[in-house]
Order: sequence, then structure tokens, then C-alpha cells
Amino acid sequence: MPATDVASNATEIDPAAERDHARDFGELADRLARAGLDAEAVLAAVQRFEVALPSWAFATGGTRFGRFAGEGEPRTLREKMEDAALVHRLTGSTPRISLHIPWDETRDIDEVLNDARRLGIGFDAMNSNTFQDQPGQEVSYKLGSFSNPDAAVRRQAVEHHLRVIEFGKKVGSRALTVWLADGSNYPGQMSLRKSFERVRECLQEVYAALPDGWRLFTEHKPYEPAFYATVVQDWGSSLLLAQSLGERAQCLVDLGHHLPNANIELVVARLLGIGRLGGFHFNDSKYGDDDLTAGSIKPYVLFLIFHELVLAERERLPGFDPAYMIDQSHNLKDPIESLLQTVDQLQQAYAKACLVSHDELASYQESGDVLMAERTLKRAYETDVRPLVAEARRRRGGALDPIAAFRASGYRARKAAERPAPAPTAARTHL
Ligand code: LRH
Ligand code: MN
Repeated sequence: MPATDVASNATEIDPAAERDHARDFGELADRLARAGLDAEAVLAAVQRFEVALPSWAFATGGTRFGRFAGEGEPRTLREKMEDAALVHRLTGSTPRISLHIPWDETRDIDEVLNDARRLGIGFDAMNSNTFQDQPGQEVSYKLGSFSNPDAAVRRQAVEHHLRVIEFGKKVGSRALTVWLADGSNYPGQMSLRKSFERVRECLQEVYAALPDGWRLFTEHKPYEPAFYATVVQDWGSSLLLAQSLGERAQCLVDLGHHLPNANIELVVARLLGIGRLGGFHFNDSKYGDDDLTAGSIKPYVLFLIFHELVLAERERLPGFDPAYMIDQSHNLKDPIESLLQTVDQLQQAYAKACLVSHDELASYQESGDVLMAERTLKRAYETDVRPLVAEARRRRGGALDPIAAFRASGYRARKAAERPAPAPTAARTHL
């Protein structure tokens, strides 16, 4: 890990915590060995796990009812990258940031690349934005972008995506995530089939411009900001688009983009089964696209999703190369603390999924022993893997307890002094 001044004291471990951790991890490893499970193999898997951070989640979000700004929030791409570097320093598993254009647009690419080198941060999938009108824009996206009946609007939206790809090429990104707010609020407002056809045609132009080695992720969402019909409303619509574009188009699953009680792990299994699972926007939700901390509301669902991923990994499913990314909006928690919590929850869900006795499970599934099949899966979920995940972080130079380390580092107070709150009128560069 490059020497950065980013809270260099953040990962100092006090000897007592180190001793307790060593005992806890040792006991867990013994218990797993008694169950025929290899802690070191799971540890190696968790150490390989990496997830990208969303540039738009480092400042407090807000809802239409209000926003309660926090202290020391980043105002520039450099400051967002500094915060991302700290999360990586503490977790050892977030080496990339996912940018959103135009929120992160800057003319001085060399400065961005220098900062990236200095901070040891790379760039994951790019995100386009045709859900807001920008100052000086020719035509409005009010009635949609790619689905808009007005060809000039569709042209403008395609041009925007080509610019996002150009920016991404300069920073070394290798993927483009396309989420469209396109839709309608009233029956009759929009042709349900023509709107979809227009999106497919525009995406074909964007897909044709993809640089070698790049992937395009289509992201579905059932509603908001459209409240009657969203053009790319569900995984089926997203899959139809990806299949019509080509091999390098896959579906991105944002966990918050499913109607209540939808079986998200089943959607994941379906997309895995045909090699069209491009990646994730991890978060959690109780009702809608709440963008809460991952694992905070439905931790068992997060585990079941990772169970499907571990099965696919073990079976070396063709096309299995999911891009793991976080997509959250922080209204109440310190953004960095919530992201640290999310990374820990993802590491834990992955570790638990690696502890499933897969052969035992398969035998109960094949023999129709419903209860023992469920119990076998639950046994892994109910294993306290916190010492193992902490050990994985420690071996990657991270903190045993990232949140405790972050609070002890005084980073937020220091940034509050360095980064005076932006004037209330300043343009918002995040959700
Ligand atoms: C839409 C979404 C999309 C991003 C945005 C910030 O709800 O999930 O992935 O562009 O949030
Ligand atoms: Mn998303």
C-alpha cells in the first residue's frame, strides 16, 4: 500500500486488540477445522475480494424533504479520492472508485491521474447521467433521454455517453454503467414499446463505440423518478437489451431496484446461468431505492446472493466476472463510516458463503431433504466470521476494526478544518 498521509495512524493496532483478535481468530479456525472447513482457504478468498466505491456517496445525500450536510465533506474529485483512499487503507479491499459524469467531470485529467497514483486509487465503471439537465444543455431530458420521441434529445444523450467513454478511457476505466430514468407518470403518456425500441437503438450506437476490453452494464429499476412505467423496469427488460447488444453487454443488479419481496438472489442466479451478470450496486433497502448501508436491513438476502456467486465461482461458470460496486446515499450516517460498514458486511457475507458445505447441501437438495438442506445453508450464515474478516483486513494492511480506527484517526475533524462547508448555493456534485 503506497505511503500516503491519509490518516497514516489509522491502522495502528493496540497490542491488547491484537492479542484478543489472535485468540478469536485461532478459536474460529479450530472450530472450522473440526467441521472440515479450511479457514485459510476462506481467508485467501476474502483477501481477493474487492469492491468499488461510488464517488457520489462521500458527501451527505438527502431526500426531497431535506439534506443535513455533514462536516468535512469532499467538494472536489481529489477530495473524494482522498476519502476513497482512506476507506481502502482501512479495509484493504476498495482500490477503485466509480465516477459519475458530469458530477466528476474535470478538464485536468493529468491532475486526476497524478492524484490516483499518489493515493493508490484506480477507476472502476463509469456512470452516465441523462436524468438531470445540465446548465447550457441544448434540449431537456424531462421526457426522457434515449426513449425520447425527439431525435435531437436522443442524439444529445448518445453524444453524452460517447463523452463519458472518452473520459473513462483517459482514466483507465473498462466499463460503462447505463441507468436511465426514462419512463412515464401516467398511462398513455409514453408508447411502452416504441420507448423501449428507441432505447435499444441508442444503446446500439453506444455499444458500437465501446473500446476493446470494455463492458456495458444495463441497470434496471422499477420506479423513481418515473412513477407509472420505467422503460428499463426490471431484469427482463435489462436482459433483453443486453442480449440485443452483444457479448460485452451484461446486466447490473442494484439491490435497491426491486419491488418489495422480490427474490433478488433468484434474479442473480438467472443472470449467472446465462453469463449475463455484469455486476452489482450493493446497498440495502426496506421499501424503495433507499440506498442504505448493505446488510443493514436484509443481511440474509445479502448472504444468499453471495451464496449464488460462490456457487458460480466454484463451477467456473462461463462469463463469471462480476464487477462489485457500492451505490449508497447517506442522509444520517457519516458517509465514510457507512461505507466502512458496507465493506465489512460484504466481506462477512462472502466469507459465510464460502463456508457452506456445498457437497452436503447438494446431496440434501438431490435427496429432497428440505430441512437438512436449509439447515446446512443456515449453519454457514450463522457462523460468526468477524475474526476471519478482520484477519483478512490485517493481512492486507488494513484495520481490524475500521470504524474504530477511523474514529481514532481524527480524520473527519481534520477534514472539517481543511474543507470548509461549501456555500449553500454551490452546485451539487452528488445525489
Ligand atoms: C439510480 C442509481 C444509479 C446511479 C444513481 C446514482 O437510482 O442507482 O445507479 O446512477 O443511482
Ligand atoms: Mn445504482
